Amino acid sequence: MFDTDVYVQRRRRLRTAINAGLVLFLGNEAVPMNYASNLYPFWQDSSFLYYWGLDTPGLAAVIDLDEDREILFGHDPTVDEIVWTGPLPSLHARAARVGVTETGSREALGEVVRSAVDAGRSVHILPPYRTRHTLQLAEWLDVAQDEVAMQASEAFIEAVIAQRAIKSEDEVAEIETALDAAHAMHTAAMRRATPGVTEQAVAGQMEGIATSRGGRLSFPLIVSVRGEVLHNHPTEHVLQEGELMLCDAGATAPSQYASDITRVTPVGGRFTERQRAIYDLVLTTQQNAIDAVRPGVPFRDIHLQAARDLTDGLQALGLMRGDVDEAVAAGAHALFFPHGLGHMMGLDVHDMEGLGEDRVGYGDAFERSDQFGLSALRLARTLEPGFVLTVEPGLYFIPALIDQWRADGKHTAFINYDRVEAYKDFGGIRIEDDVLVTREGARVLGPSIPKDADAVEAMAAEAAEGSTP
Ligand SMILES: [Mn+2]
Repeated sequence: MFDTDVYVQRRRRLRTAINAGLVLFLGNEAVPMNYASNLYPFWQDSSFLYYWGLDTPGLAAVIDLDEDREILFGHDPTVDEIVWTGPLPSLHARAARVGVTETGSREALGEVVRSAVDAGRSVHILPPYRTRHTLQLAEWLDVAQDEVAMQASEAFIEAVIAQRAIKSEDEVAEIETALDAAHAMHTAAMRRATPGVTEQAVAGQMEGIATSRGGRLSFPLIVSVRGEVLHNHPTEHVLQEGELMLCDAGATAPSQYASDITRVTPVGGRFTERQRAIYDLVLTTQQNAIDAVRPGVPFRDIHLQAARDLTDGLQALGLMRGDVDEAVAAGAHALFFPHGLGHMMGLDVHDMEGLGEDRVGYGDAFERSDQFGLSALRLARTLEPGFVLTVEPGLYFIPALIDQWRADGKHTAFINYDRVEAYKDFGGIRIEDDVLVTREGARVLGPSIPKDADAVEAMAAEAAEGSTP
């Protein structure tokens, strides 16, 4: 948690961006897994956390712009609760910690919102993503459940995005704490990538490192020898010599700021010549993309530059042909690179995605393409100092997609399908780092995690020599 004044200042700035009305923040509730008292680990709403700092369930808050009041809603711990939880601070004490003097009960919150609605005042809400909030808002705002999302306040959303998109030095430090954990997780995975170990064993070790540092996984782990399946989760598969193990994994810092890193390790410690050629192409593309990150450059341009770099390299390998610019303009490269180059990162690993992916990543100046591949780009807009984003090119050989495109005769001028057939057992490679846009350019955040092919081989070779499965 940051100093009290950080939250006071954040709310003060928000207030200048919204003219009038009631600004409503719903913190998250505890959610049952399989029965009411067996709960999922609590995850606070990121915008609530950003402005109100408190990381416990059952809280809400309002800023009343017309009456110049800030109120935190919740309840004081009862003795019955304290029996199970131990002593907890009072609601008033929690409010004071974030610079708020006025508190109220949850019932009082309902009255505050309903009387504002009755008086015809604006009630500003963010788009809800949990059913319980949707139901609550439908009742308070007196609209149908499927109309609640339409009530979300444009002014509120835009103001939150403008603030959260620019990370302060303190926030960057939290992201780097999350990256310290990611470093430990990925180097442990590289050292574990030995024949006889299951994907799940690697994954369990990675998750243990995240939790042992007081955070947790920032999203469900991707640990797979089938890297071409973009969001594949670990299975009981036993690693075999010669396979490529793709790990896309990040941790949160205890403050909930995220990290998101992808590395690929050759099981047994050596890339084959074919694997290394693709690996080096992805790595060169990633380095060129990181070098291109600086204020004033649209991230979409860097995505397209990466697409051209990958196309150029695939041509050298005989997998693509024709004019590089034309191939990328046509979207032919998306057979091998069907996703976007990166996304914003902060309190959410896909930062603020709940506020609308296009609003966060495109804004008014950019429009999302409907072309396969480019349509999956989450971030297109012009970069500004303080943005934190991922840079994560990849190359994949997806048999079902190759078969379909070939059968449809797609992009035959640019794709050498006969050569591609031989790669259908290849899998996929992605390399991802987290980057801060600085005034001059960019800085790769966190401790350096091996990614040069020789360095990765050296780590994996330790596994082959040292450890037992
Ligand atoms: Mn990512």
